[in-house]
Amino acid sequence: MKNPNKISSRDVTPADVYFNRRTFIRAGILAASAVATGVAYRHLNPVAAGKVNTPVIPGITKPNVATADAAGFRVDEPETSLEDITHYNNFYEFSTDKEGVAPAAEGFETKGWQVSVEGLVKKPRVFDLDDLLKISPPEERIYRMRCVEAWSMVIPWVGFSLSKLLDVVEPLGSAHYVAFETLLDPKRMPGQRSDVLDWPYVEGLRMDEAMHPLTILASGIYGRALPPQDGAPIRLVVPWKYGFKGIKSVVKIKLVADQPRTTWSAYAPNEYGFYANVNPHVDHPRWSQATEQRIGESGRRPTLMFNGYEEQVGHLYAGMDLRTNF
Ligand SMILES: Nc1nc2c(c(=O)[nH]1)N[C@H]1C(S)=C(S)[C@@H](COP(=O)(O)O)O[C@H]1N2
Ligand SMILES: [Mo]
Repeated sequence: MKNPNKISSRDVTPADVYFNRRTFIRAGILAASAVATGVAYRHLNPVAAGKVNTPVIPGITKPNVATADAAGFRVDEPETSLEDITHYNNFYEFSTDKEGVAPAAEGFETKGWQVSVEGLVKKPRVFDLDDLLKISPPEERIYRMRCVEAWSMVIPWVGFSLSKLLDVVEPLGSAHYVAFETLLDPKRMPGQRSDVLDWPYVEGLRMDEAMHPLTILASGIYGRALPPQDGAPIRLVVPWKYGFKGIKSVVKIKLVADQPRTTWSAYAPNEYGFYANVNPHVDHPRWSQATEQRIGESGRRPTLMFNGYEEQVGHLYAGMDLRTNF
């Protein structure tokens, strides 16, 4: 989070590593800007240039294009390469260096993963991951992702709406927020041996944000299980908010009455708010949020209000002062 606008040399991966024919379309767009830097990047990062070999997820639903567009489940912009999505990461439990996360997270053990869904619910339950993933069929959702550091990607996630899980545990009327927690295990997450952040990483949403269909629990990208660096085996994705809301490797989801503590707003409350809605009009104190660097593109794009999801989510914030509630 500390190096705004610092985009290091990008890579273009040969078409053979892609799982999906769509990516051939973007290869041409990117080739011009990235070919020259690719060689140096691979030279410096032999591990980072490796392939992603996580299992293919069976039975992925592709929503009908028109419906998906209208719901905001699909963005008609070139998808970021799998190589970039998996080798330019924020995940402080492994490394504070974006290109260092993938090698540091390699081999992260997720066997026996459980997620506890608890707090103000009628039916609290500890889910084995397999049971949790059976709650709703996996869907491909192509979302924009905008990091607070002013870079962005377009990511084809595999996941399902968090609301489906919350429906199963039956929230009580007194539940107004949802708090999330990442695994705490310094043996498996070496970054937790330092005190760069307060561990475990925690995040939160208001109940209506958590119930919005765009909010997903993701277990895959590009049709394959999440690699460790992207938050294996399950992470949150909230596409109209800055990337830091998308808490990775989640083990606990707790419904609560009051606004929960969140890692980045506790770390620097003047820089990172609880709401963290993508808003080009509210600058970060140390840099502008008006434009973004789409990873894999040259030049900058204007940043869209609510990251382009205003039509879908704007009503959630009607009457709120978005400068105070940033
Ligand atoms: N547990 C945990 N979750 C996290 C982070 C982190 O450091 N730890 N970083 C956040 C930030 S700042 C961003 S931008 C996204 C990056 O997700 P990606 O690496 O899959 O693109 O993860 C978010 N989730
Ligand atoms: Mo971020």
